[in-house]
Amino acid sequence: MEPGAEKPNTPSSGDVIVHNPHLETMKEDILYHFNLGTSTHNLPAMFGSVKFVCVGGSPWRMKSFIEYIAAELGLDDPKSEYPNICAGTDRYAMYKIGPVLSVSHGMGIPSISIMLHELIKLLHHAKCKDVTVIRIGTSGGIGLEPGTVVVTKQSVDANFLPKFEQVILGKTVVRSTDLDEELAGELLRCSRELNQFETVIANTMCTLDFYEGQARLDGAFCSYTEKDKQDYLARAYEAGVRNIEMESSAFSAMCKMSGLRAAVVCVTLLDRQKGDQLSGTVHSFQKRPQILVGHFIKSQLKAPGKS
Ligand code: R2B
Ligand code: URA
Repeated sequence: MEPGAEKPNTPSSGDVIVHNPHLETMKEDILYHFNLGTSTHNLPAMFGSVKFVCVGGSPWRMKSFIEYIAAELGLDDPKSEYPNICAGTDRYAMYKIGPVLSVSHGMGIPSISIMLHELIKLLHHAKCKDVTVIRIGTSGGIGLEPGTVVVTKQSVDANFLPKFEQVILGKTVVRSTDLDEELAGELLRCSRELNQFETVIANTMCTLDFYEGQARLDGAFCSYTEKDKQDYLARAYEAGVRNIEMESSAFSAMCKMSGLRAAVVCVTLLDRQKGDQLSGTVHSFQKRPQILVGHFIKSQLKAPGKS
């Protein structure tokens, strides 16, 4: 079989699909970076109720999200500590309240890819159905007022193409980065209902680096001019790109392959056409994706037929 040759998924079943015949032959599956496993944990009992998974870079932010969503859904207990389900490893942090799971993924494609392999297997082993996964994160904006939230239409690479390249057995396999258009539209509608901050649907560029990969002039190395940087950002803008981050392509491709309904919601911390450096004073914006996704989850749970 060619590396990367995948059977089409069947999202209509609502199942979380894994494309790996080897898994069926394994007596036990250890989800090493979560410190969880099929023999050591009752995954259906622990996670079977999950309907929404929110993922984001920092463990601290994903803990603050679970506290926020617990209060929003009226499920909070002032004494509750929201224990880290991945205690015993410091690779990722995971929290759960009711139907919501919150998981950190670290920075960059390699880190989110490892987390997603194990998350997709976890949801599959737990027999979860009809799961929506949303990445809530930060990004650099292009031509937007800082603080604007971008719901990703398409995740594109550094040449503005909607694809994710994975090297398997030394061969490059190209995967689609399509996201769920209806879900993106629903998130935009929720933002308009909230009316607290500007939100747009646009393309997101996913890069392999924060400095040279995002045309910054302030890294340890830089071989281009301010004009080169501005020309590149202008070309990105023309291609419909309004923000830049570092995980959306792998996230979109892996969610699509497993039949998961997925969206990317990132706040812009600065306008990259005006500068490169970030200060610690932008932290209040980081709450915006949480507020928007919190409102979305609440509205979904209120909709008829949802529990
Ligand atoms: C956004 O912010 C991080 C870099 O500061 C990176 O993980 C991303 O995608
Ligand atoms: N995250 C990024 O990847 N880039 C930025 O400019 C800001 C946050």
